[in-house]
This record gives sequence, C-alpha cells and structure tokens, in this order.
Amino acid sequence: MNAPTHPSHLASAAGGRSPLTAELQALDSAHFIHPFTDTKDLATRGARVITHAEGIYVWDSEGKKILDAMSGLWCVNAGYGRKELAEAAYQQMMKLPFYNSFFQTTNEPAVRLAAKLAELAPAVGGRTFQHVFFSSSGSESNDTNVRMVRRYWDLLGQPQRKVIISRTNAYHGSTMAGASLGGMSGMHAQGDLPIPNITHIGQPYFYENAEPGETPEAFGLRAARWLEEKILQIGPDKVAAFIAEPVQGAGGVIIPPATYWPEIQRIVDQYGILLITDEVICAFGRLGHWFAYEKFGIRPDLVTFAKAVTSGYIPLGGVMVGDRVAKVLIEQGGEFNHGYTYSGHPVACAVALANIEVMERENLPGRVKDDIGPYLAERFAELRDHPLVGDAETCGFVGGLVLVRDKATRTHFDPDLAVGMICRGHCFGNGLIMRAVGDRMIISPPLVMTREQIDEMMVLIRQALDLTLNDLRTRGIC
Ligand code: PXG
Repeated sequence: MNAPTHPSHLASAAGGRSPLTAELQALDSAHFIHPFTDTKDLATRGARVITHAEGIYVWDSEGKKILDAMSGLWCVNAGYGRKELAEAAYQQMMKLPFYNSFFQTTNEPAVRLAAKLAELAPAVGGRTFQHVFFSSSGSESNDTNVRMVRRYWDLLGQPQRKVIISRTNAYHGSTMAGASLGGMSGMHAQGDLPIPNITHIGQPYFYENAEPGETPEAFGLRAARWLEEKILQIGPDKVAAFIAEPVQGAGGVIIPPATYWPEIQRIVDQYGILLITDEVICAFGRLGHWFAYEKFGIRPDLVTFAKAVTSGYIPLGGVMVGDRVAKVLIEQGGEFNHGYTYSGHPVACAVALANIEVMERENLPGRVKDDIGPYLAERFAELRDHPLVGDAETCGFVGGLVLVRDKATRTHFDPDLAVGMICRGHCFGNGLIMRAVGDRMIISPPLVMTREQIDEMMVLIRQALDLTLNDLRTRGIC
C-alpha cells in the first residue's frame, strides 16, 4: 500500500473540506473499489465519509447530520447506537470469537438463534420452518437456495427439474447465482449472466405495466399468470422453483396488488414447484411481521434472510428451510456438499439474538403494523398532491414514489435527465438519505422512528421535491 498522502497537502487541494475528509477521500480513491460504483467518476468528486450514527441519524466527516431514511442499506431496523448489540459481540468475542460448524461441531449462539428463528417463523397452512441454514449475506443465501433446490429435486428422483423462475427487476444479490436470479439487465450485461436454467417473468408493477383502465386487482392476477404461462412454456416437469421478493426493494419498492400473491400460491401449488420468498429486506419487522410471507398469507418452502437479522451490525444471512424441503434433505439426503466458513458464526449469531431481543422488547414489528406503519402510509400518500409525484405508496415501513413529467398521462421524464438523481442530490443537500431507482424515490427507515421524526422526514422529502421541481422549471424541462 502507498503511504498516506500528507493531510496538510490535501487540505490545500480539498476545496474547503476538512483535512480528515480530504485525506480519507484521497486514500479512498487510491485504494478502494466500491460496490456498484463508477470508480473513476467517484474519484473526481470524493466519497462522502460517514463517521458515526445514533438512532435514525448518521453524521459525515464534515459534521453534517443526515436523517437516514434508508436504514443504512435496508438493514438497521433497530436503529443505530444499540449498546446491547455491541455488548453481545464483545462478550462472545471474549468467550469464543470463532469456531466452524463443519465436522460435527456446533456452538451455543448458532443453536439458540436457529431455534429462535424457528419459533419466530409462523406456520402457514400447517407448514412450519424448523430448520435454518446460515450464511453471511443475502447473496450467499440465494446461492444456497439454488444448491438446495436442485439437491431436493435430485433426491426426489426428478433431476430434470432445474429451472428457477424469477422476475425482471428483481434483486437477489451479486454473486453469480444471486445476480442471475436477479432481473437487473445492467448486471446481466456484465459477466455472461444469467447462468443456465434461470429465467424471468415480468414484475407486478401496476403503475408502469397496467393496461389503461385495468384495475389493480385484474392486473395482479394477470401478472401472476405470467408465471403459469412460463411454467407451461418450459414444461412443468422441468421447473424447480419460483423466487420472488414479497415487495421488491432495490427494484424501487414495487408493491404488488393484493390479488398477486394468492394467485402465485395457487400456481406453485398446482404445478408442485417450490416457492422461495427472498425476505432479505422484507423480514424482521420491515413489513410489520417477523417474516413477510405471513403478511401475504403465503406458504414458501424456503425463505432467504440477511440484513436486519442483526440490524446490519454484523454480517449474517441464511435460509429458513421449511418442512417440505427439510424432510427430504435431512431424511433422504446424506451429506449436503455445501457450506461457508462463517455458517453459524458465533459472534454474528450472538448479535442476532441480542437484536431480536431488542425487537421483541420494543415490539418493533407490531409498531410498524399498528402504529408508525399506518401513520407513514397516511403521511406519504399526501405527497400525491405534489406536481412531480405520479404515485406514492407504502407497505409497512418501506415507501416509494414515482417522479413524472405529466401526472394525468403518466408521462415519464427522459431517463437521460436523471431526475431521480437530481432529487437525491437535493435530499442529501438537505440532510436526508433517500434512494433513487431511476425516477422512483424510495425509503426504508429504521423501525424505531417516532411520529415526530416521520413528520420531520416528510418536511425534508417535500423540500427536496420542491427544489427538484424548481430546477426542472429553471431548465425549461417542466
Ligand atoms: N436479496 C434481496 C431481496 C436483497 O435486497 C440481497 C438479496 C443480497 O444481499 P447481500 O447481503 O448479499 O447484499 C439483497 C440486497 C440497493 C441495494 O441499492 C440493495 C441490496 C444490496 C445492495 C444495494 O437498494 N439488497
């Protein structure tokens, strides 16, 4: 590694930034390739350095306080600054910082967490989740799903069932399998993806994809039936599973119409294929339940989780393995040749247990369901009166709004104008972190937010929208 450039030298070239900011930005651009980032472009502007956080706020190295309406990256559900989680990590590191769970060994936090998750995952239609496979991320967990699903069908003597159906604009991670399951065309374009035997159907995005005059209910059924059409096209005996996020997150908070999930359940049942709900974002209170499948009344066979299982304090992910798969895998399976060094990591599992304890004590899923979730829905819907907002809706504690040129005709802006990025810039400038996905602006705030803090966030969102409108008018765009 090169020696750090002298801070005082950087301060002179830093354009008013503090010496610490300038030093870190210079080292950052010299050595750190960021995920999903144009590294050359970032070097010209310098990364924002986040230094500390408390509750729902983060601070940058210039001392700016920012309301984090994205919970880090959809994960800090219990909020920042939780001493119990730090304490759990410290105690576990002193006792047993690491041991693997290969070679017929186990450790107490992993065992207790697996049991706790089995207790939290509700039975639907008589099916329960008694087993957990641990990983360290959502991407790894979805790789596990691909391996497990194929193993399941092999064990049942149907090795030809290989195809996993997913959806366009889905996000399932960034490993080879995760990115293949995901439906992001930009990701597929790099690295010869998807890998074989993964295919996609359309997403249930009513605002964008409904026919003129079509009701949400009719659209929900039509979008679900794209799955049936795909199964019939491939041949039902070749289809292994369908994977989907209950509410699409990184795709822009796409909330399906109420008719969508029940129809999907009918279809997977009819053709006997496995259902995987990827709840990396939607679980752990985000939609008002420990697991989102409960909200939609569906019966997945496998459930992917990560992120908020530890509120993002330490990496941990996994797959909840339902009875149908567990029975075959365990009773008929012998050795499953799959696992990670950090499967069941004792420190990560201890932090998860402490996090779940906080969430239970403060009833965070219940707060979302009965208190702050409905309040956010009410306040967020008010944004529909803004001239730029085509639609605005929430589900639990995620929300999305779409910026449009003409509300009446649902006309979008030219994507080259990057209107979402303009709005995101105004959010940052104003002390608010909100994500832009194309021209959809999305939020996923910590579940500890108070009603007053929701009001504070709504003022910041409206200001950012006004500033964006002002910019567009000044440039003669609308
Ligand atoms: N599934 C879902 C539904 C996710 O949202 C993953 C899998 C992958 O998890 P890991 O832990 O491997 O990152 C995710 C992750 C964004 C964004 O821009 C969203 C995610 C990751 C990075 C960026 O909104 N979600």
